[in-house]
Amino acid sequence: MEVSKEKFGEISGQTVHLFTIKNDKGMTVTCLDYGCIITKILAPDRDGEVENIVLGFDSLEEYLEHSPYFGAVVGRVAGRIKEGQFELNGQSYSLPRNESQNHIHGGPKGFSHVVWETAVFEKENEAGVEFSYRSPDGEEGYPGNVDIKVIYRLNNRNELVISYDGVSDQDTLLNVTNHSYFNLSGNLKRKILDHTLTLKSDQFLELDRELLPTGQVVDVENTPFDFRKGQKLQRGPASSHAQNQLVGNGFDHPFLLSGNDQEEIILVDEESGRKLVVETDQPSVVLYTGNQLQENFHIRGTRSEKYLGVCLETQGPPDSIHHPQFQSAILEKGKAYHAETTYHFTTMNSK
Ligand code: G6D
Repeated sequence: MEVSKEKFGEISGQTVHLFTIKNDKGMTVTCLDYGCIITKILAPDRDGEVENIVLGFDSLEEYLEHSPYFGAVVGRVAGRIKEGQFELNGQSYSLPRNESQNHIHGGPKGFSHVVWETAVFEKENEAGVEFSYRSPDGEEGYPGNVDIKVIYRLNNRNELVISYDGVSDQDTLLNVTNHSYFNLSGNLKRKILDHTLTLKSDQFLELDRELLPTGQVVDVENTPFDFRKGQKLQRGPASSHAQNQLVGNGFDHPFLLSGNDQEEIILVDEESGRKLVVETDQPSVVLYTGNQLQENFHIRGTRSEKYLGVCLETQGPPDSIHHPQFQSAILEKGKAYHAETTYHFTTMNSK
């Protein structure tokens, strides 16, 4: 398997490169060293037709101007932190308030907006890119010098394995994810509302009007949030449930995962026959159905619009620093942070 590298653009005097990772089974993943952005995932449908199944652009300018984190690694802390404030070891920290009064996705110069160091690897049955970045003490207001490594590994089982490893020289916060928007129809032929999601989660986190967790953990039983037996994503926009309406008529919620299940998350597009199986070591996943996608730009010729992509952001629960009952995002000095999520691209009824 091979990886090629080419110039993609420049930002603040730094060259941005595009990497193309191909396997022997018809899959290709392309990504940037800017934000570890996945720009394309080419995957076969039930008839072997290979098409792109993520939202992305072909120019750096479009990412800078329009992208709501398309394909990016977000951090130091994914999700929102209330009022961009937190206390750690008796010390108060202030982060940029880049969404109204709150901090989101690591701030305007978070992991999604920096150029990472890279090294490619090519083996017989897997190939990929190793991204590394030193986030200096105080970057975007967070304490500690953090060394973070992200590896995108594509193999010949049509799995994209994303692993994250970090260490800090001071106690800090770290909670990293990939923010790809999937659309299994192929080349954005259709919205994602007719995709069927199966999610082995018994509980989700209630959100307030600023989309911050209230701290309430809600059972999915008898609600539109029950995906345990597979449901179409259309149930979000069609729902009269206050939580679906609050987030712009859809889903934008963290779901708690038990951690002991195989195939916790399965997304299927019946028309193309494409199926995405996600397995993760993370305690939660944010299901975001693109409710806030703006309509003032095009994505490779397709007008952007609500519900054109769905995010499955495997991560620790958002704003956990303000909710001690949630799994913590505190990374103690010298301790190893590790997270890993596997995205298996297959088709319905395949073995
Ligand atoms: C919106 O509320 C959503 C977030 O969950 C998402 O990450 C962002 O758009 C890109 O703010």
